[in-house]
Formats: sequence, C-alpha cells, structure tokens
Amino acid sequence: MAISLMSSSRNGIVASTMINGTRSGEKTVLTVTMNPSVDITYPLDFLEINGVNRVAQAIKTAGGKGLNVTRVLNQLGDIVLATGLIGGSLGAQIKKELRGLNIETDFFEIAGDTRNCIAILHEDQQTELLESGPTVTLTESQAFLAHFNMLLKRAKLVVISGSLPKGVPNDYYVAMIECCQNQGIPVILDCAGENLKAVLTGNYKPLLIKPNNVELAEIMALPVSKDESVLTEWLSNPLFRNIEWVIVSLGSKGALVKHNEQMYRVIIPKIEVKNPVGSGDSTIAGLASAIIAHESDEGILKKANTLGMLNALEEQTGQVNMKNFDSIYKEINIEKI
Ligand code: TA6
Repeated sequence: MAISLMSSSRNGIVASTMINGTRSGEKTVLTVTMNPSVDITYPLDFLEINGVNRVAQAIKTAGGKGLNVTRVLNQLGDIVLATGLIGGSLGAQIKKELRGLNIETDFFEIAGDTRNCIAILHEDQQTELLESGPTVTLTESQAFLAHFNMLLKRAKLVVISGSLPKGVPNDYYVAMIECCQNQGIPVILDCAGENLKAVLTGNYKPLLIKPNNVELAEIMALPVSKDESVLTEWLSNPLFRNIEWVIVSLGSKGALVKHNEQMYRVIIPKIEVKNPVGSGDSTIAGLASAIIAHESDEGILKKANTLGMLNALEEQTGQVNMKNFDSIYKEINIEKI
C-alpha cells in the first residue's frame, strides 16, 4: 500500500492522505483514453530524410491524450482514475508505468494491440507519426460503455481525450456524454474531426471543448484563420450554442475563449519551447483541475495556459515542472473582449 502526503498551495495541491492513488470516499476525475499509446519521443539535432538517423536517447511514456492529462492531474495532486481500451504488451507497459506513478487505472481489455505514437523533435520542429491503433469490435465498444457507466459512480468530472480507434462509431462520444448527463456529471471533451462534429450536431453536450484554430476551421469548412473577429464570429454559430466553454488554442498566440456569452483573449509570454507535444493535454488537465476547484474564469484560464506552457518547457510529453508554475502564471494575461 503506497501512502503519500501532499502539501497545500495555490496550484491546487491540497493536503490529504493518498492511498493507492485515491482518497477514500472522495470523488475522482475520470479520464478516458479510447486509443492510448506508448508515446516515443526522438530528440534529434537534424532529421535526415531518406537517410539514417541515430537516436541517442528515446523517451517512452504512457500516452494518448487522456493519459497525458492523467499524469499532469496526478502531478497537480488531483484525484484521478484513468480508463479506456487497452491491449497487448504496450497496454501492459502503460499499466505498469501508471502503477509506478501511483495512478489508479481501470481499463477495459481488448483483443487488439495498443499502439505507438512517435514525435521526432528536430531543428525547432516536431514531426509526429501517429499509428491508427487497433480495430475494436462492436462487442468490445458496447461492453466498454457498460464499464464506463459503472465507473461514473465515482466521478465528479469526466475528461475524454483523443481519437476513437477504428471500429468504434463516430458518434460514440455522444453516447458517453449521454451516460454522464444521466448521472449529472460534467464532461470536458478534447477531440477533433468527425468525432467532434458528431458531438456538435448531437443531442448531448459537453461542458467544455478545446479545438485549435485549424480544427475549428475544419468544422466550419472554411480556410484556417487566427483573426480574432473571424474566430469570434465562428463561435457564435449555433453549433456551439449549448457548450458552456469553447477554448480555441492559437499556439504561441495564446487562446480565444467563449464562456457562455463572455469572450476572453488569453495572452501568453514567449518561452523557449523544448517539446510542445502534450501541451494541449496539460492545458486540459489545468482546466479540469481549476474547474473542480471552482476557480474564477480568470483563474481557470491562467492555470490551464500555465500548465500548457510548462509542458512545452520539458522534453517529456505530458510532464510539467511545478517549480516554474508561479513565474509563468504571473506572465499570463486574460482580457475580456
Ligand atoms: O497530444 C499529443 C498526443 O497526446 C500524443 O501523446 C499522441 O499519443 C497523440 O496525441 C494521440 O492523439 P490521438 O488524437 O490520435 O488520440
């Protein structure tokens, strides 16, 4: 039995005793990763296309967006339970890593093999190779829904992140949100493409979505834009009507945010980026953490963007160094539009 004590701070870390990753009786943030992966990061000075590249130090971590969110929530001291579909030797590797971090998991085992996703960091750029992952059978996806419903009893907030694996219907997240709504549990959803479109046109809505400007343009079927007035106009589309929070990430340009009828501009400082992969997931962890702590809009947006930036300062995907939290936090400005 692992026991650890946490100290109190503004960063949302609360004093409590933790036993095997959970505090008895307390509700948890339930993270869902339907298509996890063992993420591999290859740092290279230079990527030789059509040549041989030798990697001095490969970094391998439990990944897929939801597991990055999970790791950062755990670093913040929030109670988190990770679920999703998992299989094969990479699935076992993920479970082992999370166990080592004292993170509670309750995955649903499938016959297919969990995938790898590769990020090559080279010449201030990142090139990602994302395997599509296993094909999931209808029986498996239906059984997972029952498993998920059972876990909801313990949840105060659900965070669903990333792509759906092959074989799972595009509107599967709508069914998951319906389950949450039936139990009065809010959902943060971070997905793109057809999976997001199905939710935007479906009957059950999440509390929060976080498309980037490219994903938003795809939804609108319009050319990509970072123009504030263009994005504001897009967010007034009825597609976003019953979603309380829409956070449009703009990379180094910060974010544009709609919270109900209020629009915000998030201005972030310039930083020396080491690895931006997983920054969106760390931002989601910050949103979840601040929302369950009932922080103000400004507090929610500052915490989320601070964590996204802290991730970019680290080489490892989905990892933050909380020592730098305060210095970044005070450099972030939230303006009402
Ligand atoms: O956000 C980065 C990342 O989370 C990587 O960890 C990688 O596993 C990938 O995204 C997965 O994204 P997907 O949308 O395919 O689930």
